[in-house]
Amino acid sequence: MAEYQNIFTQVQVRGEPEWGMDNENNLIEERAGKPGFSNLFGWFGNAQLGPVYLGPFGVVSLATGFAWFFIVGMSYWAQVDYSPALFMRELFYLSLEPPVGYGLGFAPLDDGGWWLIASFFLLVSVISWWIRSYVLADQLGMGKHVCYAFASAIWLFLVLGLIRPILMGDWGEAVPYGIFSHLDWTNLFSITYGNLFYNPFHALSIVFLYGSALLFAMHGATILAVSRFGGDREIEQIVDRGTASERAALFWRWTMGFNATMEGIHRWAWWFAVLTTLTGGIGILLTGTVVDDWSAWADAHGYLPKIY
Ligand code: 07D
Ligand code: 07D
Repeated sequence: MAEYQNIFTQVQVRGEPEWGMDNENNLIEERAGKPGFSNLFGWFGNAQLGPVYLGPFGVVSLATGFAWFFIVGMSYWAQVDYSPALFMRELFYLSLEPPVGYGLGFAPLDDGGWWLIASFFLLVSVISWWIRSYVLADQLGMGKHVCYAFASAIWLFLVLGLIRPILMGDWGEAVPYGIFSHLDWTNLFSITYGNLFYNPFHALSIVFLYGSALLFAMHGATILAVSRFGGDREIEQIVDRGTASERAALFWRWTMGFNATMEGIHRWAWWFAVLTTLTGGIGILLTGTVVDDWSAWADAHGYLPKIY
């Protein structure tokens, strides 16, 4: 008989909606909306939906995010001459391109100007969302680990669309807003600078990206495998003996001689995720600014095998 394996299923506990803590920094009345419950949400996480706190930075972030989305969308519509059929057919191929040949100056609206305006809104939106993640963590008396991890992603985002274009003196170096156009940009970037595979920071970024997936799989699987013993109840598991947590640790020690701790595995996960975009951003920043051709660089530095 198939055994209960607990991969998709989760017990959904229902009670009175939880409003959160009420202390001087975290007022209940600041949280908006009447909480409800959703079975679907319960399958993926917590069944309770709301209350949510938007606050000034939430409002700014959503409004500017929408402005970016709206400008990109309107540009797409204009490109297909407002034909819904063409819009649907071309959606993945449409693109709002940055200005080329205007340096760091402004450009006519239809020749990259809209890209500049949209980018300004996207920048404000992403930064506001970061501030919001900081403020809310602060209100709950939490560490700022989520904010710093998000900052690492924003670092790569800023290198790609702001810092490197400024260093190169041309907004045309930035990434276009489009599904396939941004992939074409990525491909062209690699070709232009002599194959990104020879950029050691790209390699490091891949190590941490693949490593993140591996660690996430190992951790997720381990906890699910011991949830029948209460492995998902972390705190008591850390301090007690004979627990699910101890079995999980023993499993890995018996399997590979070493095991992370209940706390340490989250440090592993945090560092791998953060280092993906941290090293990636360094790699992109160096490209075209310090190194023009990664193959030639690799050759000169003994990174490329000598086959002659
Ligand atoms: C699952 C969390 C949810 C987020 C999602 C993304 C938008 C953009 C905008 C049409 C994991 C929502 C997307 C709001 C819509 C317009 C104008 C996160 C999850 C679902 N990429 N990229 C995608 C972005 C770069 C690359 C998909 C953003 C670099 C490759 C999506 C940025 C380079 C492939 C997307 C960004 C690069 C993708 C799925 C910013 C090098 C794919 C993303 C702001 C790093 C994959 C068709 C995903 C794909 C893909 C968004 C930057 C390479 C559209 C917002 C310039 C090789 N990218 N990307 O699930 O299917 O992320 O492309 O920096 O194969 Mg990209
Ligand atoms: C993009 C961080 C910014 C995103 C933010 C999110 C919104 C939307 C909306 C939720 C992803 C903002 C979100 C606004 C919100 C909703 C609805 C993180 C981002 C702040 N590569 N490559 C990487 C591999 C090749 C190239 C990293 C593999 C080729 C370029 C990663 C291969 C060429 C760049 C990676 C491969 C090439 C990269 C990205 C294999 C193309 C980068 C890490 C097996 C032909 C980027 C140093 C990441 C980088 C990057 C993997 C091949 C080009 C490790 C596995 C040789 C130009 N590549 N790559 O987390 O950092 O991105 O490079 O072939 O810029 Mg690569």
